[in-house]
Amino acid sequence: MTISLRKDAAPKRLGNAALADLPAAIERPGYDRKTISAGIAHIGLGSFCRAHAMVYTDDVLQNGATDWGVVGICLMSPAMRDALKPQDGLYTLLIRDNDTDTLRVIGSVLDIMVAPDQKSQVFELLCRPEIRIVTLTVTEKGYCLDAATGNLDEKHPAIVADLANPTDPRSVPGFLTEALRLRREAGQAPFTVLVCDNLAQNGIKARNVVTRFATLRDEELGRFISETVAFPCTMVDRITPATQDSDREKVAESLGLIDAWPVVSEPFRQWVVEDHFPLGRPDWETAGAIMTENVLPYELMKLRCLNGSHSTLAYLSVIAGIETIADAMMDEHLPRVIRHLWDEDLIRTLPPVPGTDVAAYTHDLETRFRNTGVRHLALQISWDGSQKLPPRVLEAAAELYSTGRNPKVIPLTVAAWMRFLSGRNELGQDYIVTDPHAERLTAIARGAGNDAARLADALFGIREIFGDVLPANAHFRAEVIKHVSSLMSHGVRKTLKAFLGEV
Ligand code: CS2
Repeated sequence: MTISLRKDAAPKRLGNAALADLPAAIERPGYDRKTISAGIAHIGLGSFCRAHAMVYTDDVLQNGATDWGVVGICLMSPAMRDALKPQDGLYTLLIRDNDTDTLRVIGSVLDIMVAPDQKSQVFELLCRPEIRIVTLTVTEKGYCLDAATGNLDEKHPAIVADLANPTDPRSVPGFLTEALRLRREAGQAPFTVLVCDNLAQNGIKARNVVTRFATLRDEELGRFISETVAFPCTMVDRITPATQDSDREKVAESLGLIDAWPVVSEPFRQWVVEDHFPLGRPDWETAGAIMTENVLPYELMKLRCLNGSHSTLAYLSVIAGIETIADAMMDEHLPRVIRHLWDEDLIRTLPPVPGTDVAAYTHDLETRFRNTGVRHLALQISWDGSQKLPPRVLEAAAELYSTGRNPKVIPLTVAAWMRFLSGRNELGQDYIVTDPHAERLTAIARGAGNDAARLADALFGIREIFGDVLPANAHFRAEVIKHVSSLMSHGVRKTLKAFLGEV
């Protein structure tokens, strides 16, 4: 990566010492970072949380709180620690709204640790009484869930390994269980576990996997966790594409400093949190979060309408060779497909969402998806489809059938994912299928060749993705096979044309 700075500017690094010299237009911590103590440990310090939860917490610190700083924990790679530690945990949020950029330096991350390198320090941190909340962004697959049941996948290799060696865990359930055990041994009340990943009833699922893991390890520990640990549910939302070198250059230009890992996002953000924090919490509502008793309606709206349409656009775009979501929204057919997905399928499955007009919400989503400043790659959204399809579209399809209605667009989403698994787009270019089950899925795709029914039936046989009900539904099966077959023999363009003529 080359960063070209103004000739007169020394290529200094972002950090506490540089804050005072930042250009006036750039928002930065208005609080004295030295006076802030940590109250939160965050597991999985990737881009999304740095554009979302850390920003809400930064707002709370700006509003005067002093005991809710964050220590980030990287579960695997040291890359984020190595980028941010020399910057005293500071990083830039580059907010892009079409042609307008706004920069803000975020100060809420006080320190960063890497679990495999600093195991004893990490567990020591998690036993400190002042750490009252552990937040997580570890992606859907991090919870080692059986997606079809929402329970722990007890055959998951990381779970099997952690049960054999529970004091040196590498899975999220194993890690949280060990931290809660040590904390109990140290005589501290358990921290609250706040999941910030895109799963419906994410707190309940986390509670299921952690208590089940703990029970398999030691029944009494399982009972203790189930009776004493709070796992509030949350809905999280902010579109955050992966950082590109061009973003680093833009930030360096504007700051006059190097930031090794800025984060890019859209202007919109939303956070709805179940208000259940036995040891207290930051006043996130002063930063715009909605604290409520029942997150479920918000979760379903966001997961289905935003993430469901994202995945639909992503698979069709990857196959057609369309690079970004903003490009997909310029297409003649794709925006109409997701409009039907919302109107015919998804909105009908939603309970009333307090204070929200769901139809208007989907129109706002269109505007957000059209943001040309955000280069959100379809290929990035395609990752981990085996984990994403159930909460985004499959649960909605099953609910429609159970109330006597047929989903119209969801079978096309599923078909696009199936066709996507071939690893080759319609321009003849190869791409990588990224998924915890990639090996199995791509082997099925290779074995099926151009036989749509064979492909669909083999994939429907994966219970952890499809469960038992949908594959047994004749309408669903026939619709999916029809679309896979059309995508294989006629391609995306003709398939969508025919499809839109029918719905
Ligand atoms: C996206 C999400 O990558 C994906 O699967 O659908 O990351 C999406 O951008 C966020 O959930 C928006 O809040």
